[in-house]
Amino acid sequence: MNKEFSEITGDDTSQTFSTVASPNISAPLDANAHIDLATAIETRAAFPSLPYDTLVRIADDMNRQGFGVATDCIHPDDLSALRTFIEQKVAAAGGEYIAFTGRDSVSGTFLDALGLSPEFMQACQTIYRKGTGTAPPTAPFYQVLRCLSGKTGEKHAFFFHYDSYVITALVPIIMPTEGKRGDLIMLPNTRRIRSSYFRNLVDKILLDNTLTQVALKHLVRSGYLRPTRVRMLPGNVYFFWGYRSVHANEPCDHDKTRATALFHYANPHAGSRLRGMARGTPAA
Ligand SMILES: O=C(O)CCC(=O)C(=O)O
Ligand SMILES: [Fe+2]
Repeated sequence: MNKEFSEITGDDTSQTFSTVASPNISAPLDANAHIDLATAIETRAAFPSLPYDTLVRIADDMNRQGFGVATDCIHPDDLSALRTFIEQKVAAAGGEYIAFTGRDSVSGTFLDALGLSPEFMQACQTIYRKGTGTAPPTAPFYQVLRCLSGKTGEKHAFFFHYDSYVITALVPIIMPTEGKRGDLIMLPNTRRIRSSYFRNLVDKILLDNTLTQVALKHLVRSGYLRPTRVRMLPGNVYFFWGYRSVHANEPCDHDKTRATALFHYANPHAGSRLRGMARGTPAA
């Protein structure tokens, strides 16, 4: 399996589960103690605790129109710190495409905190329960930060795929606002969750071949096939059934950077022996 495929479909088992104390401020035990303002700012939760009704609405939207949006839930200060991080990394890569796979690769950044956020995990688990009618698994996010830039960014556009995980939460960080913006395009909910890894593999092989890829790209570009187009705004988080929906991103202008963080949750075939054999790793 090539690196691009693994990165973009989130087909990886390398992360280990870890827990972290909630960033919420708990009341001090000492009655005389006070909460210092600087500490309060430092410990701002990475993601808000969204009301149940909001999460139900998001899951319904994912079923109905392909995606659901949690609006204004990433703090502007967190976004601007991330932008600085990305701009430096893209510049160091000569203005070309760069991706960061796994939480460790973004350690110390806001994306590290978001990957460990109990509120964010809770949101995905509630959406999962609502969407599948089954108990959400206890499993960490598989996270990737993709920065499209320069000529090489083009190679990573129009790659139609299914993710390996049931839910994909997409956090736009830098999105061009004019010219070719690199919208997310999708054919929502084109398959069910497959009961076997083998059946899932057949779907992926049928989709990830030159003939299908060229045909889909042509059909979309000619306007014959009209996918759902998601124009994403930084600050919002976009949820969709990544495992069930054929999706890709459009290219963006070479002189612009387009950065998105992907949080993949719940691999239905995590315990498959065939998957373990195909990947050369024991079933996890
Ligand atoms: O960056 C995007 O818009 C989508 C990327 C994606 O689908 C993935 O990494 O699985
Ligand atoms: Fe994807």
